[in-house]
Amino acid sequence: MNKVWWKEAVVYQVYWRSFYDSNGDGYGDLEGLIRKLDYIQDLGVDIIWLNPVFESPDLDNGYDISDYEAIMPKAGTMETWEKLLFEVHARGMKLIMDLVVNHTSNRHPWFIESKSSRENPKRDWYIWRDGKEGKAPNNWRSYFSPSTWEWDETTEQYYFHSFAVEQPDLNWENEEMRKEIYRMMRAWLDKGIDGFRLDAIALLAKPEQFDDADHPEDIRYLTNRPGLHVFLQEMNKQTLRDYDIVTVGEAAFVSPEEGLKYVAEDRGELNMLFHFEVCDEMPTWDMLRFKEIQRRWYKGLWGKGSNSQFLNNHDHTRQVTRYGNDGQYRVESAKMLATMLHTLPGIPYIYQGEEIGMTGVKFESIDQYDDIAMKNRYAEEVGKGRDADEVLRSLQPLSRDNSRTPMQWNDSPNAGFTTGTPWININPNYKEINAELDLEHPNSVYRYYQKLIALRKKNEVMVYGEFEELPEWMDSERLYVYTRSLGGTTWLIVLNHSEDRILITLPVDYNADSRKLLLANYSVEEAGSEDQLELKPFEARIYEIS
Ligand code: ISL
Repeated sequence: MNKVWWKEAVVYQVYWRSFYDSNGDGYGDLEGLIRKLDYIQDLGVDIIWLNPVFESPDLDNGYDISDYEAIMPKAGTMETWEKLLFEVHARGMKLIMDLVVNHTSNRHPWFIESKSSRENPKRDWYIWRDGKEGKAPNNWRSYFSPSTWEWDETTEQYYFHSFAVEQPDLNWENEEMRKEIYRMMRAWLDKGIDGFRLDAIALLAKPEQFDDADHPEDIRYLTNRPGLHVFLQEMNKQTLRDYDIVTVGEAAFVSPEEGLKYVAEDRGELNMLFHFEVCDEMPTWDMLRFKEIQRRWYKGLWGKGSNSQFLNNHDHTRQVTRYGNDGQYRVESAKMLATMLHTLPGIPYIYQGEEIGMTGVKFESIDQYDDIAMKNRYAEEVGKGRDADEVLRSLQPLSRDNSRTPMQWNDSPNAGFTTGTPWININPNYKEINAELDLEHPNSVYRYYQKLIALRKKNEVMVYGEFEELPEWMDSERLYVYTRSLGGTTWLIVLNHSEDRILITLPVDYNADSRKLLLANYSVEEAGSEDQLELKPFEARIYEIS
């Protein structure tokens, strides 16, 4: 596999509005991020992924853009952004921007023009269709509402939106629109950014004829449609390939075979993907399912294209709550999950707060939630007559707000995030879980992430090593045991994803004489005989085998 800088990188995702508030308005901002760059750099990460900061009415927290070339005032000014880029580069890190080109805000001037009249030159920059028998053109659901269609009284047509009504989809069939997107992308690349995270990139292609779906609830029809890769290859040719950058596409509902079309190194499209098989199809931990997904993606991509490794982000609840143990074994399981994500093949993504083991949250009332997806779904379900408390309880575990509560810096009011009123409630456990505590404690989650990332910097086997599960534990529902090997180096990774103490006997190749402990989330006394390991709840170990 050819070596390149971004394959050896660790990425840190900054949801800036919840990161650090420098001016007391209750929102995190770019100046606040600048003040915390040393904290991020000290982890050892290489790339910062910044969630959208462009001008926006902010109905979907920046994913409804109304001006691609201005900075949202609550985030800061273009000067602050320029300073951020300078300070990130001054620390030897890179900055990738979150680019949303499947749709804009309904308050983008392009859409205001497009909806003003059927003859407007920008009419075809969006997707307009006549109704059918007085109803929407077809029965598709959107991610955030019961229909992908919204009626416009002025021009008596419907427009298409994959997400909220306020997020009309751009028409990628329109070449003039694409050219404007490419011009804008080059303008940002010419400012010196180091790449893009491409939002909802699997949705760009739409059918000419919108037929009804047999199962409108299964919204896969929105993604990976014919023509998509033509657009991505044109985008690459018109912008990406002229810069030394990294691109990661957010592509829900892709298989490894489909994923390869996006990231195979001979395709000329993107560098890596966020696929969501785990986050979308594994609401709680299922070791066998997870192993099977990892096997298929490794077999499908390895040596041909790159994959990401993550278990949470701003759209999914925090991994230690959803897939680990956020109670008695919070610290151990946070470290175990990190060990898994950083030793499996792929580029690891750390979502802000994951490095101190921040947990999900439960707010008591729908009014305390901000997420448009959750609030729209709550209104839809209660509108059907369902019991409001039962709807709230059903939506809480997977609400995107679980991961959007402010970064917990210390035990001062509002967790040191803001001197104002936070835009969303702080997780009440901030006195016990915060960065200050983790920085003070040598065995904290933060310190463990530092060690993991330092290991990666010194050992190419973590990046380029072949992956192989030990057959003895392939069917284990509690243990994940695999090797990474490169040249003469072999690492053995042993993970106990359970609350049980487990005694295992290793194959003779891995007996005590041949293994050297590189990292563990407990202090390890080599219990048992030389070929046995006694694993504690959520114990993780990395060995070098000679
Ligand atoms: O996270 C997902 C896949 O598991 C989807 O539910 C997700 O909402 C979808 O893939 C697109 O997400 C992105 O675009 C949305 C925005 O609300 C999300 O925050 C962003 O990550 C619309 O721009």
